[in-house]
Amino acid sequence: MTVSINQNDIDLRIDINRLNRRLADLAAIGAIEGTEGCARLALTDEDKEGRDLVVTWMNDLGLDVTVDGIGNVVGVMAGQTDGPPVMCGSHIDTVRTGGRYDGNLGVLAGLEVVETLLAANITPPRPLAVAFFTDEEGARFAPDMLGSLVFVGGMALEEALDITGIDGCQVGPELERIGYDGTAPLPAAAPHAFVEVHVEQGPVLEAEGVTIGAVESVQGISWTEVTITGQSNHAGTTPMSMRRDPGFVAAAAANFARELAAELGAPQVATVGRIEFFPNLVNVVPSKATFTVDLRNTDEQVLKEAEARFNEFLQTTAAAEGCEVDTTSLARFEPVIFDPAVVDLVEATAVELGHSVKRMPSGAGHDAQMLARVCPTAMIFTPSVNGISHNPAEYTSPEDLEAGTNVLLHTMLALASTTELADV
Ligand code: HGY
Ligand code: MN
Ligand code: MN
Repeated sequence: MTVSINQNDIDLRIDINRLNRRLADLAAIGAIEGTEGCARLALTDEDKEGRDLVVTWMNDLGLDVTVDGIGNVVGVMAGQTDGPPVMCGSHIDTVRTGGRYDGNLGVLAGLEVVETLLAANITPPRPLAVAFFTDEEGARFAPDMLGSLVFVGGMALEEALDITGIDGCQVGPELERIGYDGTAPLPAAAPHAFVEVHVEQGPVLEAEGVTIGAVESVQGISWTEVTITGQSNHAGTTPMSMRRDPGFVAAAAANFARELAAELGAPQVATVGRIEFFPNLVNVVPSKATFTVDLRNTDEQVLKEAEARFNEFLQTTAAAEGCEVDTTSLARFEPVIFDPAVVDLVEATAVELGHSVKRMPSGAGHDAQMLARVCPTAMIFTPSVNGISHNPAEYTSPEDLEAGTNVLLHTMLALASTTELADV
């Protein structure tokens, strides 16, 4: 059996101008001067200001708004019946060089779906929910998808609250400081289903001229922080043969990560995104180098091979340089497969609405990969111009935003009309 599209309301469409106005208003918070982008690292003052604005919009739409202990916010629209809602959502925290669509689209598209139904006097058969999850990016506090991980019971709240960020702050005190240490129970009750609309953040849909991605899976993610300790020394007087230079080991490891990804081939990717030397001075051989390595692959076995080979290179190179190595895992999530019935529904809805659609994996991590642990889940992608993201130049056209949000609207209506998804 498949979930059928609700033909009664098939002509219903969202208001793209209203959606774009909200995207612009939210992007104005933490705006990156001279760009369309914004910077709202998790639990910062900018994140609080963004949260407050979205909560105001939720209240204005008459949603029943709750905040849980990790700061996840859920707004519920009543349905004709009670019971678990059909949930959509994403995140509104960003990286330091954030675009205005990453995460924000998934949350504001959900508000647009609600407002479209209210304007049409339609009460969905089941409640609908719009959520934003705390610290999806993991850029300040690792791991990524922290809020949704706690939401589904993948990490205890106490453990999450103890996490220390790259700036030495802790999750718990920061949540209290911004007033989002809520009381809604954790783990949360499972939604009936979850659908996340998100910009692709990659080049595939644009390159193939396709409007909608019906996302089937999310690739595995491995984040490690590496600290290499050597001996600081004088840059001018220390012969090369006497050096124990952690900076050299870090640079060699970053180069190896790139070579390893090339050797393993797509979809393997490897990134050294953060690197710090101490004392970080022009004329001092560093005593310490700290860096992060992000390895990802759709195949768990190949990802494990990449981790093992990177670590072997690191240990061997550090030993040859007379340096010590400490590694800390910051995030490790295996690949996730979304619910085939919901993926089928996203694909069928896109076709019904007259859009080209392609089934594809996600290269980026998303809150949906956590919700998939507790309910039938899938994602809707819209194209990213030039495949750019985590960059203020991130852009998706109004036509594509409108298409993705209309697919979300009708996918949610169809899911709200099902009895038990187990029937599908
Ligand atoms: O890292 C990711 O894939 C996501 O942006 N948190
Ligand atoms: Mn995102
Ligand atoms: Mn992101």
